[in-house]
Amino acid sequence: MLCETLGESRGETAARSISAWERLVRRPTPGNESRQSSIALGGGSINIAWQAVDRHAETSHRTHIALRWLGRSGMARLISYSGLRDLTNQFANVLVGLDIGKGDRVAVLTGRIPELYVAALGTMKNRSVFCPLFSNFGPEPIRTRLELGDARVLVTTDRLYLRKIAPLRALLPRLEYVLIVGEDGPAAEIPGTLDLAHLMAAASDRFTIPPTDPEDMAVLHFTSGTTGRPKGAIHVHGAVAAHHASARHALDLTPGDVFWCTADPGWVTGTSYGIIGPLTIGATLVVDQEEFDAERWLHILEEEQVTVWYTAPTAIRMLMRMDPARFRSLDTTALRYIASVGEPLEPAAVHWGEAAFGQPIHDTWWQTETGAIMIANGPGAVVKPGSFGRPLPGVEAAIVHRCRDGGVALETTPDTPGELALRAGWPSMFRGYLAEPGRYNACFRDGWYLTGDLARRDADGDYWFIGRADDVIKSAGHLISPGEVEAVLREHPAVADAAVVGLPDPLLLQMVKAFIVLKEDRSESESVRRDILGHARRRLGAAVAPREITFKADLPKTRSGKLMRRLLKARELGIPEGDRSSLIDDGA
Ligand code: 6R9
Repeated sequence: MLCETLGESRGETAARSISAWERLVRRPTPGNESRQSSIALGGGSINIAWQAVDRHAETSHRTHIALRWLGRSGMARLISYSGLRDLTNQFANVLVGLDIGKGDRVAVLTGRIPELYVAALGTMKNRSVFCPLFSNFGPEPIRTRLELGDARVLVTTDRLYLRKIAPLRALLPRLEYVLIVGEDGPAAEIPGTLDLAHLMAAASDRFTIPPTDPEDMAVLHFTSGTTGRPKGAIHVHGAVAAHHASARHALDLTPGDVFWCTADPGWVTGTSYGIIGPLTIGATLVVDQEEFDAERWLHILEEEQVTVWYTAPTAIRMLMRMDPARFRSLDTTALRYIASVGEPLEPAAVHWGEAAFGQPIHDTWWQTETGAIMIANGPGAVVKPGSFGRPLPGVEAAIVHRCRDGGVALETTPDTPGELALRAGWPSMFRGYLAEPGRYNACFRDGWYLTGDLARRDADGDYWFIGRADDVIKSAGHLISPGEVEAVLREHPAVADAAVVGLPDPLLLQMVKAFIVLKEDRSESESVRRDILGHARRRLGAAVAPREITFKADLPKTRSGKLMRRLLKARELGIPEGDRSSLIDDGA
């Protein structure tokens, strides 16, 4: 592994760990003591990685722990701010050595290991573009994103490479370098790849961040529309102003906090708040490699003395199933702020937070496109259970209706449903969908960004979520494109046509369900069903693949051949089919 291992057992004092880490990470090169990574700042230059890491590494905060990593095996690793500066400098130099420069995309598919954090920030130092991929994706979503994102470099692990990338490599001619991290010790030797640990060891830990324009692309996040083609949301270095301000004002973070954002950096929450925002504050990030496990999570909250916890309703719902007595025996006195994102936070969850942790859970609302939290029940807010709160300072929100003339009408009557819109221009606003200006422009009308969410605002100015205005599915906090799933289903030799919708699910919010029309020469059977489900899981990964299939003789479509997923869903749920003209064609 590329980050030196301390082998800390949990509970050893942070101070001891810091000095041990410092000894390990500081390479015995002359002049180490005075080493500073300098940035040729000037003319309004701003670089996310400098704001997140080097700024602190040049002060007495340098010995503060930036990253507290909890490995699957029970190992822990601590990386100080100066350690993180040196490692990210090395990674930036690795990129330079490969002739990877400004604007080049560096994709990372690893799971939550220290190398992911080093690669993300080192990439941004080099003004290359960090493109995170979710390691639980199947080969198909990975291939599409690497291809659309035009990735020149991929950082991945030996195991993930062999399972998911090697079979696709020939289809990705523009992917020049694959940098391998060993999942269980030194990386396996794999033809056509490079060993990241070797490259890092040979790279200098000094790096001068070149002048970075606030409008330079920093992060490329793929998100889902309704069609099969994911959208590459472009984020710029100047977004860090919003990451920082919202980390402070919506998550209440201060430099002394031990902050646990449970999201994977493959999703926007795990980048904006699993990496950038809290580091700009100077807080300590807790990163757990493992997937959700109720007992493990409670143990982490207690053992790591987490002070601020940012999680999602699906996880909260799973914890709500536990015996309340378990929480009475838990020592979470350090925990002073809990926030949630990604799905509606039901009132019962807010009340449960009060019972289990003696405090409400604060809802926060935002999207991949907004780059940072826009609306929240911030610190000090009187939490109205079920409401996601008010716009942060500098954010202007409204409830609007789309007019036929291409403009919008503002809704002024309280509690009237409409589409949630944001006045365009906040610092972390996405600057485009990669290579799709039409799709980007379709998001804006009369200077408002239209979110695709339906909501209402009450007379106090608090916002309440109603649902999505389009067909995009939210399952366990993850946006899923019905079109992307349908395309994979249609590849199956027995499938003539497919439609995918999200049906209500008590745990996941929505469950991915597919309606399949079989080819004429095929007939329904349990083995065909299983075969199609298995195909989808292999190609898409379990987080995205449908959980259920119903066979249909045909699918409802408009005269122009557009799938009417809403209608299918309404029929399935036995609810009124509603006004079909209200379906928004979001250009997605
Ligand atoms: C950060 C993130 C965005 C969509 C968004 C909305 C839903 C997010 C929510 C919420 C209800 C909240 N969403 N926060 N719904 N209450 N507090 O989740 O980004 O993956 O792009 O999803 O998630 O529908 O439009 P992303």
